Parts: sequence; C-alpha cells; structure tokens
Amino acid sequence: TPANAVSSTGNPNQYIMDKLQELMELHEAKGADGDQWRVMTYKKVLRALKNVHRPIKTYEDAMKVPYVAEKTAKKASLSRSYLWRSNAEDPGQIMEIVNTGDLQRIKYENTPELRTRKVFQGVYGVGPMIAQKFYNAGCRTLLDLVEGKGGIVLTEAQKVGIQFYDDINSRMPREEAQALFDLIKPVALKIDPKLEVHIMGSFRRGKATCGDIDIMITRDPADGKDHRGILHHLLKALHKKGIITEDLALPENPFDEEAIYRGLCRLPDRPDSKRRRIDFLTIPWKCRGAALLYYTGDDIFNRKMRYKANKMGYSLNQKGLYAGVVRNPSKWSEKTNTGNVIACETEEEIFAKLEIPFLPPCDRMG
Ligand code: DCP
Ligand code: MG
Ligand code: MN
Repeated sequence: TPANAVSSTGNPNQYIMDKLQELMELHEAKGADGDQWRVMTYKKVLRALKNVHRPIKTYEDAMKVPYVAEKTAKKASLSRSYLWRSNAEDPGQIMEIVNTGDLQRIKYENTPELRTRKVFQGVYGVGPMIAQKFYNAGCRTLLDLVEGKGGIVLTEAQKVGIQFYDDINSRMPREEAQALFDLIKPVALKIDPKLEVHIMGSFRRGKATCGDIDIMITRDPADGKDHRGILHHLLKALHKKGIITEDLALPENPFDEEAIYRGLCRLPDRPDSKRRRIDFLTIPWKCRGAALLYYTGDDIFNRKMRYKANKMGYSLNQKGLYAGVVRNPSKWSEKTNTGNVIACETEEEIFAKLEIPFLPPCDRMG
C-alpha cells in the first residue's frame, strides 16, 4: 500500500507529493489567473510536505501539514466531489491519494489538448496564451510549429527554443554552472577589473542543480567611471570565445546603466556540452543590495519579503526598500508617490529595516 511504501527520496510521503506535483503542473500549464494562485498554494504545500517525515495516514495528519490545515477550516462545509476537489489546501485531496493511491482530478485536467499546450510551453518564449494560440491554429506537434502550420509565425527566439528544446528544458548540475561562471567572470574583469560580477539565483542559494545561470554586474563609480556599455563588450567577447552561442533577448540599450540580456551558452571545449540558459543583468551600484536580494530569490521568498514590507507601510522591489509610497487604490501597481529609499546598498540593511533576522542565501525559501 502506498502509505507503507518507502520512496527513492526516503520521504514516506513522496507518492503524495508526486501526485500533487502532477496536478500543480497541469494547473500551471492552463495559465489562467485563478490557476496561478492555485499553483502558488501547491508549491507551498509541497515544500511543507518535504519537511513532514512521518507517513500521513489520517485526515488529522493531513490537517497538520502547513497551508493545508490553515485554509481548510473555512472550507469544511463545501461539498467534496472527487472531481472538483482541486485545492492544495484541502486535506481531502491528500486523503484521496492516501486511500486510493491516485487523484481523479489529474485525469480530469490532463486532457490531450492541455498535454499539447504543455509541450508548446516548453519552447522558450511561449507562455500559456501563445501555446493556446498555436493550438487553436491547428498545431499539435513541435514539427507543426516549425512548419508554420495554420499560418503561425515563430520569433527567432522561439525557433532557437525548438532547436534546443531538450537542452533548455533540463537543469544543469551546479558544477557546470560553476565552470561556466569561472570562464565568464575573467572575461568581464579583463574588460574592466573594477567590475563586481555575481552569480545569483538558484546557484547562490546553493542548489545542486540550476535551471539557468543568472549573472549580475555592477561597478563602484567612485573613480568617475561606471559599467555602462559592459554588456556590449562582454557579449561580443563571449560570442567570439564560443561561450555564448545564441541570443534570445538583447538589451534595449546595452549602454544603459540597467540592462538585461538573455541567451544560451555552453562549455566551448567540450563538443558534447549542452546549451544552457544564461541571463545577464547590470544594475546601478547604489541599489546592489536590493538587486542581490531580489535576484537571489527564490520567488516565493521574495513574495514574503514584499508582503512584510507592505504590511509595515513600505514597498520593496529589485531597486530598494521605499517608505512613503502612495498607491492608486483602484490600481495597485500605479504609484502616485514613489516614496524615499530607506535601504538599498546591502542586503543586511534591508533585512534590518524589515525587522527580519538576516538569512544566508541557502535559507531563503518561501
Ligand atoms: N525572480 C522573482 N520572480 C520571478 C522571477 C524571478 O522573484 N517571477 C527572482 C527570484 C529568482 C531570481 O529572480 O530566484 C532568478 O530567477 P530564475 O528564474 O533564474 O530562478 P532561480 O535561479 O531561482 O531558479 P532556476 O534554477 O530555475 O533558474
Ligand atoms: Mg536561475
Ligand atoms: Mn534566470
């Protein structure tokens, strides 16, 4: 029986997590607004389940899992048909897996159409909307996309996304990210030895595998110079060395203080090396603390930090922590007063202002 099975991860609830993960990915592929909130809750429940080391056997056990118990009390009176049991915070969903080893909702969601749209979303630059558009145009396979079936037109980035579909959809071992960074950093420093070059994202959090390489570049302007234009020179050099192989999204202006680049790279001296996703971003020296914090993530941790900031009357983004921000009540994203920066140069001061004890990157999980 599932409840007594010992999984390869050693977690007695792995079979529950596998089913919840499967359903989460289906909701993620659907991509409607409501589904995105649902996905967030599944992520939180899955994370919480990783830390439950006893097998879940009863409804009460399920209720004790963080994020499951919390919201269920409010929903206890709702009807519970198997098919419509669709919320991660519902312990009934966990109990269905415990009792039957399966989750009917997965079969209900996993339609041939959604499976196809999921495949399309594996193409770089294709989100739920575009995947739906391709499907509606009559495309059913990646080959249909390449052939422009139904009159669809691919962007250059999407073409690259299909060409290296498998590479882009697999994560790299941490060691490979390290090796690539060790090649790239000296190239940047050769252009300007005073640059600060950081590797961010999952790598900085100490993860064993990375979905991409995130590199942040800035420079102390005390000597009157700054990093403007570095991306232009660096990308040229990296292309020449065969480290960067394809561009996906070029910065609007590589001479801006803030610029973002997205592309593919590889270890040039290994003929069999895979293409890996790489992001570069340059940021003003002054906001390096806020940028370090943001681009280290993870995304759910960032959400929590922003939530705490908002509760204290502040506003947090990748450029700094602000006080006195006034927002348009009917359009939250619109600021009627941008406020004053109260912390931005170091991560430590941002944690301090938010009254959160400093967390090293490896502990920053939502
Ligand atoms: N980020 C965020 N919200 C997003 C996207 C990104 O807060 N919607 C921040 C947090 C991420 C960081 O940027 O940690 C880097 O983004 P990535 O998409 O590269 O994510 P990770 O590096 O964390 O994971 P992966 O290994 O999948 O690249
Ligand atoms: Mg990353
Ligand atoms: Mn990235």
